[in-house]
Amino acid sequence: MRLLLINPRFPESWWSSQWALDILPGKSAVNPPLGLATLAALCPPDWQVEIVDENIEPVPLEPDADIVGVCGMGVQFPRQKELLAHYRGRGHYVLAGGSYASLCPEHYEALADTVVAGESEYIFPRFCADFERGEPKPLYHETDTVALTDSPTPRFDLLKLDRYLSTSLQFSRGCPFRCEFCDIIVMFGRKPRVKSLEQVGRELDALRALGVRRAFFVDDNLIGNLPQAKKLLKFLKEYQEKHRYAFSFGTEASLNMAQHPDLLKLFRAANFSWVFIGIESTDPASLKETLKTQNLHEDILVSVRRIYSHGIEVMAGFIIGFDHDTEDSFEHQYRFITDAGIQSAMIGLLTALPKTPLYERIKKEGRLNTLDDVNDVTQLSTNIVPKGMPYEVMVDGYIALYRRLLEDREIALRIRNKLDHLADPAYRTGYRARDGLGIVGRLLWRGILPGGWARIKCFLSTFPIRRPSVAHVVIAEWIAALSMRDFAERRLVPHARDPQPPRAALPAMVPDRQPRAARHAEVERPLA
Ligand code: B12
Ligand code: SF4
Repeated sequence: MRLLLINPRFPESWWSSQWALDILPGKSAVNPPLGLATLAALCPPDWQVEIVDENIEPVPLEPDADIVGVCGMGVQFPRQKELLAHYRGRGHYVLAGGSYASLCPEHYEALADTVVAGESEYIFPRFCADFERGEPKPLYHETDTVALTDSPTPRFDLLKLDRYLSTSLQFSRGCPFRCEFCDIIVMFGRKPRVKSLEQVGRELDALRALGVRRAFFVDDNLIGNLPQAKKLLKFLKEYQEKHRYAFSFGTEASLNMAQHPDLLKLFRAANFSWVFIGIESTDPASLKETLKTQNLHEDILVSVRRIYSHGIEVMAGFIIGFDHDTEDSFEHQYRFITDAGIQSAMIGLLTALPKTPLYERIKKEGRLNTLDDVNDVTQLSTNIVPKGMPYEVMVDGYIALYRRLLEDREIALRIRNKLDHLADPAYRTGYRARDGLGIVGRLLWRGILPGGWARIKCFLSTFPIRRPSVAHVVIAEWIAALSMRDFAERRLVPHARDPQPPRAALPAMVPDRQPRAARHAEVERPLA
């Protein structure tokens, strides 16, 4: 049997990092589709499987395949639909799966021959057996959770890993907390499940054999099960020692990691260089409102600086639009992000994702703007009518906040504020000297010099002449900031925003991603 698995192209979002990818040698996307590599490993051994990621390469319009499987997050749904229709129209058996199909399988009934909803470890092999017998069902729905010890080593060999900024792997699924807006706990539950350390070791061996240096543990919350997380980190420390620190890791974790100095030491020893944390707000009333009580243990600035003091950088998510938020909240967010020196700050408007408790509450309160699903939390629109300020004021404040944070002197100030507290990172960049010089050259040429003297001065003010050990951090920070600025300038421009009357159906705020560069032209080609 021949199976083609496709990851549809994403519309541009905060995460796309397009500008940064153009600066880095040979990279076309941030992370590979780990779900597809996992699915490929669940196929019978005699099946021929190919993975195509439309974010790095064109999709074959007339593939040699019996089945075409297309995955997708909600933001990919429009393209996923196009691809399913295209391949179905050409007589292929089409299969839909992935995040959005897991959350909302009902949207796919008419679009695919079979929908696989939920974790696939148990149900996908059933589909394969049924398909071979000629009796595939229209829906395979995992309504329970799977034991991650039953998850196979993903077929990393089917991914073109050198085209991504870093590679994904996963230790756990699920998170014990209960943030009101979160769809993760709806999909993966509140009891974190973990892989065995042997499984992780096998996955690392496979990645090492493929020459991977930067790896992202895409867990919902790596420390969701604290004792298991400590075991993992100890294991990773030993693995790294044995393999001469082959990897630089990053992950997602909850802020309470800062309250465990022993854990922070282990993170450093295992060579974690960054962590993404949902900070959301520094206002205790908003945190309580959204049930993010794990962020209330101590002053958040103290927590972030403690993490820095272990040489680990913090990327963070922030939300505007909680019921307790007022026009003052923009200033509070600005002040915190600046003092904490968080460059990669993903700020979004509070959005009610389908099936979440927040969605149900807002619907009950009659404050949903639209019944259509809204899936990208970094757009200029949301489906919630805010309580503490008019909708227009919230959107304008949001744009102004991004604008302010992306001024040259603000970028520089955040870098200095971070370096004041960041211990020398334990990691290596993983780039060869020649590539490193190329990156610096392109940053200067395409990013710093075009900003004129004002930006050059700001850039120089961040350069750590007396601390060369963090020079690569400064370079990475400028690349991240200018990439965000490029995104914000193209996507968050006020003149592209339509008025947002409360309760009106929300149109897309800006057109879908424009063709990027010549190398993407073929990828963007409309399907015949
Ligand atoms: C890693 C990750 C990313 C990475 C990499 C994305 C990529 N290329 O895959 C990055 C950081 C780039 C990213 C970005 C975004 N992400 Co993201 N991301 C994740 C994360 C943390 C892990 C995904 C993963 O790899 N899981 C591991 C694999 C093994 O599991 P899986 O994907 O669930 O796949 C299983 C099944 O779904 C199934 N399956 C998967 N594919 C297919 C296909 C077929 C045909 C079949 C049959 C089955 C099947 O089999 C797998 C094994 O059980 C998830 C959270 C989560 N836990 O899912 C969010 C998540 C997928 N992201 C989400 C979002 C919203 C985004 C953004 C839009 C952020 C934003 N601005 O709002 C952007 C969009 C991407 C972009 N480039 O712009 C949402 C999607 C919501 C939804 N239901 O659609 C999630 C669920 C997070 C959340 N809180 O809601 N993301
Ligand atoms: S900590 Fe993160 S993953 Fe856990 S419930 Fe809250 S938002 Fe969801």
